[in-house]
Amino acid sequence: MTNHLYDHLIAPHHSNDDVFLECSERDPLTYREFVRMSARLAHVLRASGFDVGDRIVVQAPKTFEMVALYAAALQAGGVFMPLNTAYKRDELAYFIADARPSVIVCDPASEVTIAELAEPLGAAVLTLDGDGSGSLTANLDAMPDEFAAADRTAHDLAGLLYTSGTTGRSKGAMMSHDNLLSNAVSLVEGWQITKSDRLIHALPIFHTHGLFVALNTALLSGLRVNFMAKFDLDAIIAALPNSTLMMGVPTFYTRLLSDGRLTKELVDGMRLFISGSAPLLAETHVEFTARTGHAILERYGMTETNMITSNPYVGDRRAGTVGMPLPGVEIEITDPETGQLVKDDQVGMIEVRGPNVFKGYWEMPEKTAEELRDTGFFITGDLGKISDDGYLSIVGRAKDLIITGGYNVYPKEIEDVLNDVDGVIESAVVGIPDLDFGEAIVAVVVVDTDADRVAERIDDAITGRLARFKHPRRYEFVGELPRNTMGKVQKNVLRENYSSD
Ligand code: MLC
Ligand code: AMP
Repeated sequence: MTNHLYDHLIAPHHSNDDVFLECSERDPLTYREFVRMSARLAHVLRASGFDVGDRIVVQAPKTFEMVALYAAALQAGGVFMPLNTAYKRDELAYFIADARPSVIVCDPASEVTIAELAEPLGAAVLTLDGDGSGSLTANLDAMPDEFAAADRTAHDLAGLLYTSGTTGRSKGAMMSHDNLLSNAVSLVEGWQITKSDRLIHALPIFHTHGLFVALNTALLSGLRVNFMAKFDLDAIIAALPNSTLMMGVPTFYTRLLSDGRLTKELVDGMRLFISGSAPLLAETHVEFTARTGHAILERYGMTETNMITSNPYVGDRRAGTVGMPLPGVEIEITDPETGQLVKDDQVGMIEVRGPNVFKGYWEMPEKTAEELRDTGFFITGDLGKISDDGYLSIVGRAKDLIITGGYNVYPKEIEDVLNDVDGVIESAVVGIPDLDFGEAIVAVVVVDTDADRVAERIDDAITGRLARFKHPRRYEFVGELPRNTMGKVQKNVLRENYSSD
């Protein structure tokens, strides 16, 4: 029997007494204890009706148990589907109905809501709290600490991660065992990660970055993870002297730079700072090097593709670029209209092919066909160019997407909620530059009556239906939206108008 990810990431730690996860609130967990915990959780899942190939939806606090649940789902032969803890009922209803999990694990605070959504599917609901307690773990000690991992090939699914779409429904990106493992292997080698590393982990674990990039590389190398519940500047400053590695979104770095305690001496023991998920401003890169002596290593990835390119560990980490393709990954720059290769050094659509590229969108063959070519190239929606010496720069996005603090927000989703509000004629949502989050959401709204009254209704609708990070930070009420001769709203004009304020 083989189980591709389990055999490489988890089984090797069966007798490993090194610390895997540590945090300030509880005793550290060794790799050996982690393997036992995940085996026990796999028994809990089986007893709850979780079969090979089933999906498990997890919307729960960041805990050791949640990491072990990921490992448990893999060894039980299932598909792990984490969800942002900020999602509200309407958002959850869609994901759960679409993915049809057999088990859902949630925060005890949302048990009633989740139980309602689980009921039509007959899915089991288990709870997991921030201290590791809950019905998921209540009988853990009574479970056997060995579990025979289910047979899973490299091509079987291991993860289902939803990404929003420019034109409506969110899509579940199907990640195979090999998509995840091949990428982790490349990153461990490329970034020279070893068991001596001590990683600062302050990212959420419901996205590719904090889950697959950080934790799969940790499991593969056997390093020690300083597992923080969330980004907390003081906690990170306190951890830096005893750490060697950090992975973060650009907001981590701008916040660190805003603090006078960030000095060369503080990061003396650090080996590598990595940034991704959103553009790192060249000036942040330059300022960080000047202050600390460390050139941040910027890399580029997507939920559908895992990591695509990386600046070199040894060599020039070039500000404003995302480096070269990882081993085995191919990149092409094409004309967005014709799909033909553009001439050297010209801007075009970034397309990517390799073992890292996902298997398609869950039960959406048409969407898959639109973005994943028969040749295996995936159309990223990002615009870029490659320099003579092979460095990729991302210069824009062909997709109407805002990235705020590393979270993707599709304007259409917000516009749909706004346009539903009584008194709103139409709306346009854009991202404008923001010092902290990179981009901030602005909603430009045309109303047919008293703007104050409509604003109250908008507030209710947005608060009730969308996760907090998707809420516009600013509203502009206008008489009409700027349009081009084809009648299309000119979002670039709106972006320019409101960025200069
Ligand atoms: C929190 N808020 C946000 C936000 N995060 N608003 C917009 N964008 C965000 N990213 C809200 C909070 O709810 C709060 O609302 C207010 O903003 C201020 O919160 P805060 O305390 O300052 O935020 P904080 O908790 O410190 O979080 C900021 C952050 C966090 C940047 C540290 O968002 C984060 O960890 N982001 C990482 C996202 C990530 O992992 N992305 C990877 C995707 S994978 P209120 O109510 O107080 O006003 C991917 C592929 C790849 O992209 O290449 O990696
Ligand atoms: P997600 O769908 O959350 O996986 O986000 C993927 C998107 O994040 C990519 O398509 C890019 O637009 C963006 N992204 C990731 N890394 C970088 C980076 N280093 N620089 C610029 N954009 C990035």
